[in-house]
Amino acid sequence: MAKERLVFLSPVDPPGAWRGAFEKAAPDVDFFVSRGEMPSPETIDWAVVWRPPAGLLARLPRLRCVFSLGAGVDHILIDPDFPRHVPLCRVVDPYLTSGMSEYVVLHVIGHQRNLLRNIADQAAARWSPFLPRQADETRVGILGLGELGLDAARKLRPFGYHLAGWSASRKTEPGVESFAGRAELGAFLARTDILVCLLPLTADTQGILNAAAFAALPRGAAVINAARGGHLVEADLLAALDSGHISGATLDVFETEPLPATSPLWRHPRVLITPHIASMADPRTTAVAMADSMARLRRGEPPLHQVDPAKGY
Ligand code: NDP
Ligand code: OXD
Repeated sequence: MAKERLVFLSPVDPPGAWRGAFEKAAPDVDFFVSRGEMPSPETIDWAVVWRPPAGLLARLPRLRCVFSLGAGVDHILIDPDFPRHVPLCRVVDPYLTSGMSEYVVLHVIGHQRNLLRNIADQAAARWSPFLPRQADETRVGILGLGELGLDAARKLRPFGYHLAGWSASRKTEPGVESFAGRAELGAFLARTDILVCLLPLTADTQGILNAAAFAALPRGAAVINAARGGHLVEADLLAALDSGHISGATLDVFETEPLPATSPLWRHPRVLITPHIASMADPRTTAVAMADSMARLRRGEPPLHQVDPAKGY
């Protein structure tokens, strides 16, 4: 019997490590890279993708599952022709989760201790001691209390921050005040000194980091966006930074990636930029989970980490 075929399609992820991981995790499946090795569309069973070209997945008639190479699936659901009858799975991976929590802890502490001021002082060769605000005087608010938001909250807890999270449904996480739904967004923002965005990008969350949200934060609040560029209205952030209402921002994701060299964000003294590297899936563990999902689907069971296309996450 012919072996099943998996196509790996990503403009950014180097395929070598994924090929090695799939050879171990799914030796019964042939691995093809879309660039250069694309087999004929009617022979492809599985697709592992990041930002697939619109319409491509709809042209694979034998497709049994689409696996996102990331936790987010907005880059797939943006395709109006995405074949909605095919199961779509996202990454839930211990390395991705701990990597994101490291990023969040690093930058929350950075804003609490005013690292941006140290960086500016060093650039000016200025010796200017100041007392950072204490952690137990600092309120951190996390937009999105899912896999990543909850882990980040748990890892921030030992530092003594006052923690809260905002999600669609109410949470009962010890030490984390839960706000749920649009009606509670204003109260959540009003009690937040350092705002962390870990939401999926959907029609409901698009542009949520906007002028109204910044105005609802206390003066001097900081913003960390590690979710998607589409959450942030960049011009509104720049205006809030320039008015002094927002004290600083850490941005990992952008409306246009790579961030164009002409973007004023690059040169803003109170913006710290990272190039969409907050965290990523580890091929070793992620290929094992994807192979497990393939086995489940062969047995007629639901795959792991299946996305509800209606919710968009
Ligand atoms: P989850 O699906 O596990 O969690 C999403 C959370 O957002 C849930 O708590 C959900 O609420 C909440 N949520 C969704 N929609 C709304 C809404 N309309 N109103 C209020 N809350 C809402 O996702 P993950 O934690 O795994 O990942 C989050 C995102 O992080 C990804 O979608 C991706 O965009 C981004 N990401 C970025 C990376 C980077 O390198 N920069 C790396 C990895 C992920 P509820 O629990 O009630 O459903
Ligand atoms: C993801 C990402 O969604 O890396 O996992 O952005």
